[in-house]
Amino acid sequence: MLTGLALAVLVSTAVSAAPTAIDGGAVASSPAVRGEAFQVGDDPVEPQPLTARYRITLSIEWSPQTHPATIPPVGRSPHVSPPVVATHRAADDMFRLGALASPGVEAMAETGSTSALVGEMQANANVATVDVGSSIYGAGSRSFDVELRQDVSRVSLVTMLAPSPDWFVGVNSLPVFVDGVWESVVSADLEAYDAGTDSAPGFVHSNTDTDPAQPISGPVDTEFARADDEGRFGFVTITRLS
Ligand SMILES: [Ca+2]
Ligand SMILES: [Ca+2]
Repeated sequence: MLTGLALAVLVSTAVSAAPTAIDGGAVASSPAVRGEAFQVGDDPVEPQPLTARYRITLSIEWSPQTHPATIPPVGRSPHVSPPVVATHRAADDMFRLGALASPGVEAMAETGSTSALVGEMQANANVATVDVGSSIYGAGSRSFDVELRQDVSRVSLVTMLAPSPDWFVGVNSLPVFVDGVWESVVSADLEAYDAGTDSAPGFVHSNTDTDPAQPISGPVDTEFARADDEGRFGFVTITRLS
């Protein structure tokens, strides 16, 4: 009986202080050790500030080096249009895969124009900030410093591949405040999208309206699919500043 009881005590103690159980009697006789073990087991999360500052960096890799077989020739000035970056509350505040493109997303994807999309973002109560960068020719990057709030902590970014009918790359609703903790770094490859609003074939800009418009999808055009398979277009990194 006594042996059984002693064993039960030892087992229940060992759950929270297994590493020191090797030393036998030391386990139960040291409250300090037990307290420490409990703290480690609970893995307390530091109190998180309501806001945090981040640097969002778009890195474009799309170039003859990454896409020698599929990128338009240099004479046609392949580039990405001025990127639009928004910080927002909910998923899909800027666009949604499988849904029709907004007029702003259509204009961005077809012509690189940003004004309509910026207007939509500014009118959206879920959106906290919207920024526009400048075009990137070849490999290059653009950075945007933003302040995120715990309840408005998603990042979306889009930029058009040019020339193209309605093809764009971006990231959709990346979460930065996850499970009650501010992430130190969030990184994601750019996804490739067809806005479903222009049907010209290949890397051309000819304004061939898709009627009726189709939902936003991944690449459906053969040339776009080949380019997407050949290599990534770039990536986004979101790094905490403070
Ligand atoms: Ca299309
Ligand atoms: Ca169109």
